[in-house]
Amino acid sequence: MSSGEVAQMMRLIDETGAVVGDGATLPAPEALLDGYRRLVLARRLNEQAEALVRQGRLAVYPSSHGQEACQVAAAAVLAETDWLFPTYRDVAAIAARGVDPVDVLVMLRGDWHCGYDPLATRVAPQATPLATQLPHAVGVGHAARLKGEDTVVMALCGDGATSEGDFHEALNFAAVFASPVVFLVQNNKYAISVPLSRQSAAESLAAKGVGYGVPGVRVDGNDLAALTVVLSEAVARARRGEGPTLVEADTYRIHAHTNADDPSRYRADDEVEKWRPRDPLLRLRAHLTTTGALTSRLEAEFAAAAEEMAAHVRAGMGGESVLDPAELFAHVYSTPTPQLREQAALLAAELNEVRS
Ligand SMILES: Cc1ncc(C[n+]2csc(CCOP(=O)(O)OP(=O)(O)O)c2C)c(N)n1
Repeated sequence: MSSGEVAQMMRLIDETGAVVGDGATLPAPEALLDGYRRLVLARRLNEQAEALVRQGRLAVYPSSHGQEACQVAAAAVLAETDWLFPTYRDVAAIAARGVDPVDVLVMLRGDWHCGYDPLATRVAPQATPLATQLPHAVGVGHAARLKGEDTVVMALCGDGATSEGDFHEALNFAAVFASPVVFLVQNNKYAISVPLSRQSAAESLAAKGVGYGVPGVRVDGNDLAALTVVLSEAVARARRGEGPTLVEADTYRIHAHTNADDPSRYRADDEVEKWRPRDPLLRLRAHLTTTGALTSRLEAEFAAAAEEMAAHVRAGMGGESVLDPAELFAHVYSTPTPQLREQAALLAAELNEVRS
């Protein structure tokens, strides 16, 4: 694909589950079935995390309900040695990458650390400052190339983040140095209360790549099959040394931005209702049921596995975290400054006094 144009939006399975076109590029039935299993897990994780917020177990949860196909596909197309750079909305993608969901969630209950080892899991900490993860992702990709490794980096962001300077700087650097990065923009139509129409006047978000020489691809973000094909090709292209791709996934944030948000103040219920039938789980289930690949026995198996995962999350998030306040001073400098040492000693003395 040339970097001067954005092709029409890619869709392989429509909202009724029917195959679009001749189906020649459709992933194998086993891959789609496994994708559906992962979607069921991702949806259940979103539901469980939202319930934990209501129980006071999590401080906040930005749900990816409705965006699970993006979450699952972003993780599924990566090799073990590749990297994922997620945002706060990408808990399900990190879990789909194989990180224990309990570890992924501890940051959102207020622990100071990201909950998992980024080097061991090859998942960067979830970035809350918008788009700051993108230059980091490009740096990791660039470093891998310099070392002669074939690592690919999947960098996630939202539509709002494409207005940030970091987004543009990351695209430019990645294009100039042919960094092996796939930028996946989950265009869920809102940046909290700011709708897409007030975010960008560009023809599409994928078109933003054109000015940098980065090919832009638009894909139906609720179609797991299309996402798998588009992202697999972008990953393969990056691995071949042909540089970055900007993928815009057309999707929708069904729930509130977070539990701290009231979406009724800025969008009509009708709009949400219009998106409900486009749910990524419904359409893949319809497709796999029609082809006969998804039997009621398999459906029950997937649901049982999702319940088991949810029970594991409830058990893991049930207790209070035991945190050492002294860790506040760790991991900032390899040799702490005299001021930090002094403050650490002061805190230790005060804590001793309180505890004695
Ligand atoms: C640099 C920066 N500015 C502002 C914010 C506050 N903020 C948090 S989420 C958000 C909206 C982001 O929207 P989008 O990028 O579309 O992602 P979504 O939340 O929809 O997944 C904003 C403005 C922030 N986290 N970082």
